[in-house]
Amino acid sequence: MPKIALISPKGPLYRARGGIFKKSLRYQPLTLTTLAALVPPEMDAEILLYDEGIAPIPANIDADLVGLTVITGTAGRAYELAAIFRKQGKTVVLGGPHVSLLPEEAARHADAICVGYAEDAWPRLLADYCQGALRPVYRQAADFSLDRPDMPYAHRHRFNPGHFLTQAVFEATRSCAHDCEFCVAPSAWGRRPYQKPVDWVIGDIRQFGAKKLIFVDLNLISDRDYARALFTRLIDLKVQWFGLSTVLIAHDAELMDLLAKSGCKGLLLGLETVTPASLADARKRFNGSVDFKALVRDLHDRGISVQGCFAFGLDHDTPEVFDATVEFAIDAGIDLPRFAILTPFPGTPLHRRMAAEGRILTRDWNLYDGQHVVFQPRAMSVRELAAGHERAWKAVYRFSAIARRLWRARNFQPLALTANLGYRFYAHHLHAFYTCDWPIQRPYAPCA
Ligand code: B12
Ligand code: SF4
Repeated sequence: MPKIALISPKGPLYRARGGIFKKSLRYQPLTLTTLAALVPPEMDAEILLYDEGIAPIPANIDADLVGLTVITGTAGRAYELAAIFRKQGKTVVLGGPHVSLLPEEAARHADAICVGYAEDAWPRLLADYCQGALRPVYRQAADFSLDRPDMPYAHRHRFNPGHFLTQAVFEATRSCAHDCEFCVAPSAWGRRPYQKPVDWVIGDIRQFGAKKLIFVDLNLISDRDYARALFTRLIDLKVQWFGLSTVLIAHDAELMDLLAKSGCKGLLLGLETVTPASLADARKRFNGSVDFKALVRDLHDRGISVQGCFAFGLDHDTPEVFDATVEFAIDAGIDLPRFAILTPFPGTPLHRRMAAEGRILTRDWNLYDGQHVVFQPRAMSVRELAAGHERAWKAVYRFSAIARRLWRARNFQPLALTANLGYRFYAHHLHAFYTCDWPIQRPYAPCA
């Protein structure tokens, strides 16, 4: 009976911490629980799941095969763990977004890697492993599809619910039809739509018994017909849900109505920038077709809160962008604004362009977490970008700013206040959160 350990390594940002942030960022990801469900039952394997973002991994894991999921910000730690396990004679398999973006790099640290989505490749890999015929690379099939009613549901129960804000995390679709220059999704997985059967998604929610849930889909409205079918079926479930969408929802009032009727209570929107020229830089011109303030109002009118995400450091961003964005977020009444520093993730067109322009300052993947400046900005200095980002967080979460935003939102929910106070705490402890004190025990020096 093979013993399989599946691990999500910690990262400089994604790691165990106490206080109010002990559980606040921790909705349970679907990665390990999905992989656990995909282990063929006939293997009769013993499966152990570890999330190092929650608790340290025991020194001596009893496993024959270790699977690590890798995002760019956790790649350093994943490779470190891989080396330890291989030294112990365990077979190490790596998969996840970073492995799909940089397979050659990842392959140097593993006995086998899984490139792309693993619904077919992982069971194939395990079958080969059992026969002593493990190959070094397993790839997502060219005709990969999620349109399979017999897919197993994620094994959410394998984690302790006490470690998460919620385990009610679901996924209906993967990938996104757009090709924003900075985005990992089109590079890692392509732009073809992958959709689970709507019946399957509804069945998953029913069997879990969820009444409040999160969809982790990158863009739930990427295919409007699918979105309509899903939202219509959600109405009967009488659930409340949070998810992600592009601002293009603004152009479809009918879909917005349906969204509200289906129980949507919060949407995360990639607003990205208030600098119109920067939208073209990011290959996200379609955002320019939308009046953000009107969209926020329309969503609030339907009882939907807005988490508005902005990126700083696009090529047309000058030092004025920080105050302008804060003012905009307050004026628009965005319930929860979030700021990130533009990050040229490896394998993306943005990384390739910046590398060609000689603007990549470090390839220390620990710093690729959306909170560090890893490239030379075009219209400001590295310091201005880092400091402006921090100033913006503090300014938008001043008590007076929270009050103004929530007043304008006219969409008062107790959760909005709690979330704002949580983010205010985050804004005032940014260094404790993202200063790269782990694993590099030195102050952050962007040009080192
Ligand atoms: C939950 C989540 C988180 C959680 C947990 C992250 C974690 N370590 O697991 C939190 C909130 C902490 C988080 C934080 C961040 N995240 Co995040 N997050 C997600 C999210 C929304 C869902 C993941 C999920 O459950 N997917 C569903 C599962 C089924 O898909 P999957 O993970 O891809 O796994 C499949 C395959 O990839 C493969 N696979 C994956 N791992 C393995 C391992 C093995 C062994 C095998 C065989 C196969 C395999 O098999 C699975 C089935 O096909 C994804 C977006 C998304 N929808 O995927 C972003 C995503 C992973 N995050 C991303 C980013 C950028 C971030 C942040 C930088 C954002 C920020 N500024 O805060 C931080 C970074 C934290 C850090 N580095 O310290 C990027 C990754 C980019 C990259 N190159 O690394 C993604 C892809 C979103 C995006 N499009 O940009 N995130
Ligand atoms: S719309 Fe969002 S998910 Fe789609 S490519 Fe652009 S950033 Fe990525």
